[in-house]
Amino acid sequence: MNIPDLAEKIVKQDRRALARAITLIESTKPEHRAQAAALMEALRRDDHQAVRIGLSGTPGVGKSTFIESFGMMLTGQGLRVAVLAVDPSSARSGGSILGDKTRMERLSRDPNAFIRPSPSQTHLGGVARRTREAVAVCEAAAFDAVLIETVGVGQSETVVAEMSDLFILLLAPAGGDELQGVKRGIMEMADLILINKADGDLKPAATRTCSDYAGALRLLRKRPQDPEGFPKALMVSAVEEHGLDKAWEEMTALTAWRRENGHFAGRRAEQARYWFEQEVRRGLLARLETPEAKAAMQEIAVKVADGEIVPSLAAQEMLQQIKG
Ligand SMILES: Nc1nc2c(ncn2[C@@H]2O[C@H](COP(=O)(O)OP(=O)(O)OP(=O)(O)O)[C@@H](O)[C@H]2O)c(=O)[nH]1
Ligand SMILES: [Mg+2]
Repeated sequence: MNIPDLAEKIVKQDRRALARAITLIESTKPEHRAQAAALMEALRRDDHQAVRIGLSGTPGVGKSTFIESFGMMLTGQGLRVAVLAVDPSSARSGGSILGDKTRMERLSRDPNAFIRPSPSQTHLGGVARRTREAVAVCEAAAFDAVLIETVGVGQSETVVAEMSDLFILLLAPAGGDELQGVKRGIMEMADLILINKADGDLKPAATRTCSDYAGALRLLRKRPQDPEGFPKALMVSAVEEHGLDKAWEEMTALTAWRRENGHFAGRRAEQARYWFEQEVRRGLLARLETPEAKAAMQEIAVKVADGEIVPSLAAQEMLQQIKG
């Protein structure tokens, strides 16, 4: 594969090149990994930035419906929108963006939209890396907004927040007046909380839920990356397409403020550092997974168990063997 040529086509917004690049990124073959890394380096540029928007919410809260309506609104304004997903359990049927591609029917037919399901892999780390690289490829292909969806399971919100400029939590109207068991850590990551389904019979409950969360957000410690009034809670209806323009306005205002105050670039710099460190860790762990390393580990472990060598010295011996 000719990497400079592929990179050039991506920058020229060639959709087939974009799809090929993402297939390359998703490959686990070592030679493809090397090519993918070269591609990422070839695409590194700073003349265009998309807004990377992470979106999380429990199953059924309306993420896909929201992305379709919100995405259509953005393309209606002449913007180009990419949709990606981090779903470590995408092997399971339903709930994954794969089935959603048919559900996001309008958006998937829109020439200004690009939808890519979560790479199929069970390991969150692998999914994370591939999605993060796909985000960068979409950005190089001059998309204006990249939406990254995740269903809130395990660590996936953190992973998505670490690749987003804005992290959005989508909630449904609650029955009672209690907060919906949203973990504090997740709330602390959110830049915007959107109470979806604020329509029909659910409208009063949505209004209550929204003010509950607005109150809860005010109690959180103020973050340096927020202007006055952020993070906010707003009501939307993905189905009736209400509040989407307001949500986008808030996102745009927040992004503009962060750019002016250095927080936008600062966050990206921190994220780049984070992913570099993650990659190093992953690479080191992978060295333990080779057949030779596993055999050596096994062998030394037996000696340790038999009392022939103390654990710490044995560990040093093992680390010496995987130094590469
Ligand atoms: N009343 C109302 N229903 C909605 C709204 N948005 C989504 N729904 C409904 O909620 C259900 C779930 O919507 P999805 O968009 O599939 O939800 P999701 O969060 O993507 O779900 P998973 O992919 O399974 O995690 C569907 O029946 C939607 O029609 C809304 O704004 N108002
Ligand atoms: Mg969905």
